[in-house]
Amino acid sequence: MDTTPQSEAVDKDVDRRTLLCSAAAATPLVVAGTGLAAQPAGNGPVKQPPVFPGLISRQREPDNLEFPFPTLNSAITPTHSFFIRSHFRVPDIQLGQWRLHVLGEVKNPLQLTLQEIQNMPSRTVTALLECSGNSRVFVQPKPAGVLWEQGAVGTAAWTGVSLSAVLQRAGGPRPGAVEVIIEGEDSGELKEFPNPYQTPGEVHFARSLPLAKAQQQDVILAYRMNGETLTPAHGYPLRVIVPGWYGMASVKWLKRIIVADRPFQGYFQTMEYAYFERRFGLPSLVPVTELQVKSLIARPAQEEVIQAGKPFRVFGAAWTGESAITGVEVSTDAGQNWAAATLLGKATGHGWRLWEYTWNNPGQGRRILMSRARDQRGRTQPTQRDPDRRNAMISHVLPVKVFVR
Ligand SMILES: Nc1nc2c(c(=O)[nH]1)N[C@H]1C(S)=C(S)[C@@H](COP(=O)(O)O)O[C@H]1N2
Ligand SMILES: [Mo]
Repeated sequence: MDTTPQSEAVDKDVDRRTLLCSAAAATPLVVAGTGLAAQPAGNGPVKQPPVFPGLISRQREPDNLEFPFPTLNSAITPTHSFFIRSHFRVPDIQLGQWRLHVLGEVKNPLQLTLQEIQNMPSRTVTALLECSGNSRVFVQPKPAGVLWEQGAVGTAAWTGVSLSAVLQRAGGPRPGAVEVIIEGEDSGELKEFPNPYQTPGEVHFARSLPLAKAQQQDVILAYRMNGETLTPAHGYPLRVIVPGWYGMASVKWLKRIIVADRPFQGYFQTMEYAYFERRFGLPSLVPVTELQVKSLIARPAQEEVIQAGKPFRVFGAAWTGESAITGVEVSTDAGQNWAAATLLGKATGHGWRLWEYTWNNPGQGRRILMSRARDQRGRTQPTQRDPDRRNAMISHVLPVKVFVR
């Protein structure tokens, strides 16, 4: 098992959670966001929603950890609360030996040390990362992959250099170049799916970007996250950040950047992270790329108990791909009526937009809340799940069931 500082921090959180649970047995706790006193854990089932002081574990070895979305309270997700999605164990990188290799269809292939990269003009970009499998637990029938709830998403301020500046330093793409392949240091064999959906032996995590996307100034090679050195779990020493695209494009632990003269068909954009696009009525498997417009309700949480007759602040976040959120609507009656929510703060680069809605006078009984966002390109969050998206890009309106008493 690797003992990176990040996994130690997480282990401490787990300890803290265990401590809190045993503390709950002795002292009544107030459950965050509900105003309800939790019953001490006795012999019967625990009725109160749990308190999450840290990340929720969805998979061990490698750690895949989810942000407890009902605790959302800031536009920037603190690094210790940022979800972690890793396919293989965190590579142990020694900075002395580490180089970024830039090769393929460039005029002057080169290698760069981290110091050389950090000496280039830097750029800070606020960007959201959402795993394309976020909200998968709400899809029926149960799809393949990590069963994320709401929190495989976060927004951070990333600092680094433009990928395009690094490509320029290598003399720029040669005529005929069409894509940039980005490869991580991490590798392994994936065998959880039946043949032939397994990796051909050991593979590195790798994804490609079309040249035009790779040359956008805000696509950066980041060495800092929220003002601090990238942590091992989030890609130390260097990762790419691809704003507006699902998280799988933001390759961690950079090893090589390969400019290619044909589209890359690697495992992580064919066997996984691919969906059916319909052209001329023909479903054609294409890589998952741009984020869909989406909003999620952070509070109330699923199955939260709410006081009747008292105004309740419904709160959440909304985001989209290469566009901007223009509005969010909320329904407190399972989608029959919708009312405008208030967008909070200002639109921040490629981050999410927090929003709120005051639910006046909640009436007793079972209630179903929903939110739906729209963006500047006129896209609206769909009501129904599109099965062509397979096990990814889960953006349809998700009901939050609460009990008002
Ligand atoms: N090298 C490498 N990069 C990777 C991954 C990985 O497993 N290996 N996972 C990807 C996926 S699927 C997501 S959603 C994001 C998650 O980034 P985070 O762990 O910093 O939140 O990293 C992406 N980059
Ligand atoms: Mo992901």
